[in-house]
Parts: sequence; structure tokens; C-alpha cells
Amino acid sequence: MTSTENQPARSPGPGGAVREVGIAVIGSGFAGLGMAITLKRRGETDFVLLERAGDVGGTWRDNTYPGAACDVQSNLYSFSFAPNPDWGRSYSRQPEIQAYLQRTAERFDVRRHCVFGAEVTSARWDDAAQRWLVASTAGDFRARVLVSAAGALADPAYPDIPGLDSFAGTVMHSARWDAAHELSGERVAVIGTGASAVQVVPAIQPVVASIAVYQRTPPWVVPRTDHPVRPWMRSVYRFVPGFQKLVRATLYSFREFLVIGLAKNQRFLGPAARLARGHLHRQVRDPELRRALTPDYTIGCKRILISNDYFPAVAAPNAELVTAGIAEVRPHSVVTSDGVERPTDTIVLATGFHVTDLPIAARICGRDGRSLAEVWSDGMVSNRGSTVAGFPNLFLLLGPNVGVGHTSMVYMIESQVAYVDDALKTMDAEGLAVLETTCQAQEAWRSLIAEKSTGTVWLGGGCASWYLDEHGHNATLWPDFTFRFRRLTRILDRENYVGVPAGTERPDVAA
Ligand code: N01
Repeated sequence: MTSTENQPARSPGPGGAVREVGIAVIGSGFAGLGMAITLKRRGETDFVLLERAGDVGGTWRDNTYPGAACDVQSNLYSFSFAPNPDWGRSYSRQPEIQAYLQRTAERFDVRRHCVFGAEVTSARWDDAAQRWLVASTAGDFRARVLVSAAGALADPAYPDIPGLDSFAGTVMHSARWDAAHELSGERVAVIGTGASAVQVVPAIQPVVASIAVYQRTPPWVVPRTDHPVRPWMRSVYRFVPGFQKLVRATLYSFREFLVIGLAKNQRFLGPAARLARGHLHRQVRDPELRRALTPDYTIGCKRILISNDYFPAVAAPNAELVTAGIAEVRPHSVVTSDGVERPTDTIVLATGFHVTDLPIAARICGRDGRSLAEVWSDGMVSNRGSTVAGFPNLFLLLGPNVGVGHTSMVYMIESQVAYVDDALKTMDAEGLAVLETTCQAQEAWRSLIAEKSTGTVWLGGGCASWYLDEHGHNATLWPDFTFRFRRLTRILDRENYVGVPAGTERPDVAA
């Protein structure tokens, strides 16, 4: 797709004229920026990033709760083409990651392709025009190609707890934090004990009057080997970039070993379980509390959490771990199923995101008018987590079965971006107006995922998790080594696609 346009992104012109673009990318988090930078680096400029918020950053812009940090080391959780020698800590906190994304967007000059305040409300494939018609809160676009980089951790999930709407105090989701709200001296309820909760609880416990942590399922928690990066080490990274690459490769390889236990043979998870049990033992003295914090499922079935201060925070004198289920919320309290009523000023919902029921899926409609959500009602299907039959010229970043819990999502994003970029180059090279994957390719991919998922800890580890869809299928995780995913997405599997040359009609494809 050669560039025909080289101008700053802007909302549609006066009168709401529809703007023509080559490629419309939804979202400007790691995935959207990675796509944009890749396009830019090869000279493509006819694209826009449609961003519903007012800045780039995605989940790292939105998750500003106290204690928000990454649980993958920054030398790995960053773009391979934009290493940062200046990370202040081995595991960076949210402000530093967000600043990195902002800086990277500036450095590669992709900000001028961003249309901020552009929430995509619908995207419809027009088969006659061979274009995506994209409606957004900042105007309408006609795009030859649509890339959804909306992400899986974009839309907070709010729990369906009776009476929650009637609560008279403040209710905040961890991903929609209200920094202006003063928590000091308050009685706070935190609902959920996932990756967000184990970060927010220790960050607020010292300032609140009391904190009740409502736990449905205890997480496995291992120590966090976080440390500041010394100035001399930053100098080494700056002047010997090869060394930082080596550190990155070492971190990557070390984390990949976990896949052996998670996806191949759960016996190899033994050392991780012992590490987590020892951590709990050292940090929590009270046997009853320890018991309540001990998971009864195999480690890795849910995301393994890393924290040095979660257990001490829960064991603090002003904290209480509540294991009874929440029966209802009243205007000034939370009531559990055992009848205990705890007066509460603020409720923090650390209850996660819509992952297997992505809201964006309901807004993207394919060739037959059905939305992705409708097509996926029996389970999310795709070819390589990137394309879906019936949705021509649509590419998904962070689509089905691309998630990972053990390593950096940025690695997966870069793998997918390379795949999408190769697809776009193939379209240009072959003069294709339309590229669409086949149902057969999708079925083959579904079988591959099912086969690889068999015997993994995510299916057999004895827990319920958002990794699985309502049918109990692995809908979100890549169930193998990530280098295998990279190999499968290195170039476009052209044989799995139907291409329609410009100026011709699409041939019928057997379902
Ligand atoms: O959300 P979660 P999260 N009543 O879905 C509980 C990423 N992340 O925001 O386990 C009571 O993991 C639920 O209980 P249960 C990372 O990918 C990354 O913490 O279902 N409880 C669980 O404890 C992560 O995986 C970083 O029984 C309810 C919790 O809420 C993803 O974000 C940092 C409930 C939800 O946990 C999501 O993590 C933070 C209800 N009705 C997050 N509904 C990094 O460092 C839900 N729960 C990269």
C-alpha cells in the first residue's frame, strides 16, 4: 500500500465529510503504536490511529491506580526496536511505561496520525466499495484496511452485585481510578484479588483507616525481584546496546522455560509452587490467614502474581481478608453471605476486564452484516489470532489466543504486527483490493489451539479463569512457546487467503 497522503491526522472536515484513508487502526496502546511505527518505518503514511481517549498509551494510560506497575521486566516489556537504556527500575511502574510510550510515539512521529477522542462506534464492511465504513465520535472514515488494536484489557468488567448501584460512597474500578478522591482515613473495600488488586492493596493499606479485601479465589503469589537500575548500568545499556539486548534475550529465554510446566508437563511447575508456598509462609505468620490465602488449584491455572508487599498488607492490623461471598451492597456497607455487615466508605473494584466478550467485537460487522460478536457467539475463531473469515481486510492485534501470562505481550504484539505488515505488503505486491482468510484455515487453527491446549494447566489446573470462554475453551491464551507463534506469523500464510484483485469481484469461497 503506497502512500498517497502525507498530512497530519485530523477529524473529518467541515460538514462531517467522510475521510478516506488507507489503513484505520483502532487504539494507540502498545499494539496500535507498534503497528503505526512499523508502517511508518517502511514509508507508509496513509493511516490513522483512532483513539477514544486524549492520549496514546492504552491500558498504561488508563490504569493509574496506586501501585500500578508491570510484572514483566521492562527490558523485555518494551519494543525491540526502541530499547530504553534509562529504565529506572527492573520492573517499571505505570508512569514510566506511559512516558516511554508517549516518547516512542513522538520519536517515530506517529502522533500526527492519531485522531484523539475518536471512539469507534461501528465499523461495517461495504462489499461493493471494498472499503470499511468506520463511524467514530470524531467523525466517519472510509478505510481500505481496518486494524483493531483495541486490546483485551480495555473495558473494565463491573461485577453484578446486588445493591452496588445503591452504594452512597465512592465506587472506583481499578482501571478508572479517581486520583482526586482522598482515601486516607476511609474504610475501604477492595473486591478481587487478581494482578491489579495485589498492587493496589499494599499501595493504599498504609493510608486508609481499614481495608477489607474480598477474596473469591486466592492467587498464587511469588516474590518480586524488583530493584532500581543503577546509573552505571544505565550507562552500559546506553553505550553497549548489545548488552541490553543480551539481557532481554536472557529474560525472554528464562520466562519461556515456564511454558514447559504450564503447557507441557505440570510436574515442572513444582519449583514455582514451592517458591510461592515458601513466600506465603515467610510473610504470613497467622495459620488461619495463611490457610485462607493458600490456593487449592495448580499454580499457573490463573496468572501467577508477583508481589513482596501484598501478603504483609493483608496481614496488617487495619486489614481483613474476607472469604465469605458478597451477598449485597447497602448504601453504607458491604454484607457477606455469613450475614456480617462491614461499614464502608469506598469500594474499589479490582474485578478485571471484558476479555472473552470484547465490546469492540459487537461493533465490527463483516460481509454478511453480522458482527464479530455474533460470529463468535459459539467461541472466538480466527486464523492466527489475526483474521476472521467473512471480515475482509480486517486484522486483529491481540485477537483470540494471542494472550500470554508468563512473558511480555509486546513480544506477541510484534509477532502479529509483522504478520499484518506482510499481509499489507502482499496486497500491494499482488495488486489486491481484498484479502480474506478462509473458513478452512480458521478450522485448522481452532484444531491446532485445541490440540495444544489439551493437557495444559489452564484447562486442567482446577480453576475458573477468564482465560476460558463460557464453553470452557481456551479463548485467550497462546498455549505453546511464544517463539512458535512468532514462527507461524513471520510471514503471511498466503495459501490460507483469498485475494481479490482490484477491479474484480470476490469469487465464492467454499465454507
Ligand atoms: O483482573 P483479574 P485484574 N465478586 O480478572 C475477582 C493484567 N494486568 O485487573 O479469581 C468477587 O485477573 C476475581 O475473582 P476470581 C494482567 O494480564 C497486568 O487483576 O474470578 N470477586 C479476581 O480475583 C491480568 O491478568 C499487570 O474468583 C470478583 C479479580 O476480581 C489482567 O490485567 C498488572 C467478582 C479479577 O482479577 C487483569 O487483572 C495488572 C465478583 N463478582 C493487571 N468478579 C501487569 O503488571 C471478579 N472478581 C502487566
